Amino acid sequence: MSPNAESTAFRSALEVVRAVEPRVADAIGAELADQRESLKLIASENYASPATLLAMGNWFSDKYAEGTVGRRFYAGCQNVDTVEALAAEHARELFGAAHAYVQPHSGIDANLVAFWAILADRVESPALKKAQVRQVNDLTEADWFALRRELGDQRMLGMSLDAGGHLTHGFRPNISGKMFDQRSYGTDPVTGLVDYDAVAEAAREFRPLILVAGYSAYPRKVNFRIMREIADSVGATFMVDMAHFAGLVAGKVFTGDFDPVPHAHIVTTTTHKSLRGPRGGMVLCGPELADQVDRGCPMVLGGPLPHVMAAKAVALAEARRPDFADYASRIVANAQALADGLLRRGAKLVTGGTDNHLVLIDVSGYGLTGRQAEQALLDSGIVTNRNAVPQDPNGAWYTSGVRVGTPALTTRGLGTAEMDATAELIHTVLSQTTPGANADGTPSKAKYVLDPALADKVSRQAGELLAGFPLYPAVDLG
Ligand code: DSN
Repeated sequence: MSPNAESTAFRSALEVVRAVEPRVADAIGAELADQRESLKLIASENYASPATLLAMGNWFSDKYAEGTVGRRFYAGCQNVDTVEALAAEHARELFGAAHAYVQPHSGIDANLVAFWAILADRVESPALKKAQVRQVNDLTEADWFALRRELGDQRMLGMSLDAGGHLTHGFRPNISGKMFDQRSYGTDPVTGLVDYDAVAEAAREFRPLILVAGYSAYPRKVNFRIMREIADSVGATFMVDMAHFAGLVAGKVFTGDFDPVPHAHIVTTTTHKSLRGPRGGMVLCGPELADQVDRGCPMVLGGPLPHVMAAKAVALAEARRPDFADYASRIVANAQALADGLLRRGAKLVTGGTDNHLVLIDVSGYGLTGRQAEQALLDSGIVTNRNAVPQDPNGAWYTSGVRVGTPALTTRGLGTAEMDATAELIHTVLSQTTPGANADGTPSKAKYVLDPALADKVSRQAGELLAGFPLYPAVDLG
């Protein structure tokens, strides 16, 4: 590759866009500038490689390709077949999975595909069987009524939202909470860790069809071998949503009992978090569920995004390289250094630390709500997101926590020394912020007081910290 290839590619692309709608070209350039300047600690974000980004901007975007490789509802899909098959092959090899379905557009889509596959596989319903073998026209009104009732009665057990579970694991505001009769398991009130005996007891009492493991704000490993045993003991299908930690599985940081792929019946993920690919989703499973999973489009999904599948193939190929394992282990070393730095300065952390890519700060220790802390940090050039903590008294909107994660800064090259410096910046801001009041003098959960001079100083320090680790160093937009 020529030394200026990346700059030339992005510059030329922007020139072409600018000729039509300059404000879009400007916004794209501004986004790069903003990302270069901010200390990005959002645990679910990353920086995809130039090759991954460039694989998305092309003619594949124009192609319809409903169906699966070699069996499409549209003609002329031979090139889409090539990239979809490549992405699936890389995914199977990377994760050691028998089957990979790379069409989901997002994590929620991947979960919906998995839910449908499990329902179709497990629910004993003559009407569903007819629907599955494409005898839909033979279904009577009574069949449809029975089908809806039978599907509606199914049960799911997942991790509670405030313990770190995800919205799509059966929670009311999400379709999964409306599709399933749902219960959740929490974490131990003292240690903050998953209590496997409590999960087993909940499973025995509730007898779910699906036991879900996986999280978006739990800072520890989960033992998937034990979870599978629990699922087996009640005849549940064991599903793992590894969206957050897929990069740690790919990089062989989570192995043995902590690698979900050998233990789960079905695994879903996003491709853009710690895995560092394009925005999208994916499903991995064994041969038993493969046919049902492959019905994802058009059963649950709109037409596949072939340009994104092309980018998935590129990113998964990158994740199979030896340097990805090094990246994955640095993510965890950085998260642990960040946690240690915060603890040493007196911060309160859920579970007292981390063994994955994220740290959950209980900001009630600073007398703040999550919303106040998140905004004060943002004023100071530090991008995080507020998050509920277990049994959060402030609910899911204001919250009592701030979630920070290291996949993005690790991609940028920051190491453990910079994580300690980051801990110092976070602690400085949070310890100098105080809760604000409403106009009538009552305490506010959103307003806060932070000296703007201090916020400016921390922003400058964050900028100095990042200056040594340029983002996309080979890309100069001029
Ligand atoms: N929005 C993702 C996250 O931030 O964890 C999960 O969907």
